[in-house]
Amino acid sequence: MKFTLLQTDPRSAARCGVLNTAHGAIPTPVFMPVGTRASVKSVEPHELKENNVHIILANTYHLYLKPGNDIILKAGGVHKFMNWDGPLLTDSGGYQVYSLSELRKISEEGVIFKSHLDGSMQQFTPENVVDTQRIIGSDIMMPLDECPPSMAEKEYIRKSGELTIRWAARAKKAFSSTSPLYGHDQYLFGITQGGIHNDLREVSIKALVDMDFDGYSIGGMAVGEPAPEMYRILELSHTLLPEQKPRYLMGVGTPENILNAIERGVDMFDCVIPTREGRNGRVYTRHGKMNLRSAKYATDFSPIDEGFDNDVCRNYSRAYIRHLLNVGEILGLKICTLQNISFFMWLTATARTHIQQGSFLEWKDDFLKRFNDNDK
Ligand code: PRF
Repeated sequence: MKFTLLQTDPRSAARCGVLNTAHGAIPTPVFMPVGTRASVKSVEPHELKENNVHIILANTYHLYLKPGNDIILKAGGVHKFMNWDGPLLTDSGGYQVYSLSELRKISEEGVIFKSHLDGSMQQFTPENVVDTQRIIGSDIMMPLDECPPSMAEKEYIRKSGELTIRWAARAKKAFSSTSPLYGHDQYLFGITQGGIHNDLREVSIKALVDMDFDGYSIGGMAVGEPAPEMYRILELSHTLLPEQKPRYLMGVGTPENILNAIERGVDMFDCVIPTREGRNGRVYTRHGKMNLRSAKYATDFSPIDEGFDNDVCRNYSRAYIRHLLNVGEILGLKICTLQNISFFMWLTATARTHIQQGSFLEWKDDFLKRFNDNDK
């Protein structure tokens, strides 16, 4: 068994479990820091481990364009290439094609797009995206999908969702007819789409569940719709997805979004927030966010979050980090990134503890009250 559900919250859909991969066991709920190009920006693999990171995410789109499949294959896969021996998940590239490349043409066969790097024309198909993820060697791979814009007409979302279902079937076939290249098992999730429409989501989820994937990603969320709409789709997804398979909400999100999704039965998350905001000097603490660039921290020699159990809070003051940011020392960006990664890891780990203790809902409300009241 790859995913073991350990406990469910009697008063909500929150659950905790363990996802076993060839590169280690992942306790869920879990947050996955983003390492798009085989690097969690500014952070070394040993530092990820020291900050309780269990699994990271990379992108097929970026790695396929650079350094390209030949180099990754010669390196023996991305784990070896970047010296990360923990679990690795890769997104399929579909989403990045839509967000990054200017020119793209979607057809039954796949998507043709212009590289945002050198302007060359490229094609992704459900089959070659599986092949590339075999070369990358990710523990968990995603099939090619289309994430329609939130403003799209319902009819477009219906057609797009049907195409994503047909692509998922082709991805599954390609996955079953190929083997891992480096001797470790890989998993393939299905990605559900359907926008904010219950009926379209239901069609998508039922079709993918029939194909029996190793886990299920909830795609097409957090693309501009109001949070309550996303929560409604998560509630519907919870009733339709198999209890014994992991669920991954793609590209989410804020601490509030993450806890509300955990309450609705989601197990896995990824988001650029901790790394991107860290590089802007915005740090996350148990008492809210703070912008460390602010002059008000110039002589504040206290830690970012007094008593928070990580290296950043043990070793550096707000004033020192503000100084680093102020003079443009790269260490400042790195320290802020580490703080945010360890905060997001703390958030999902603490949610897990409270699910185990039966106190998830009280803790969540309490935490969010403190977190939101104190936006600094
Ligand atoms: N599909 C894929 N990757 C994604 C998404 C999606 O819908 C999202 C939506 N929030 C983030 N990343 N393949």
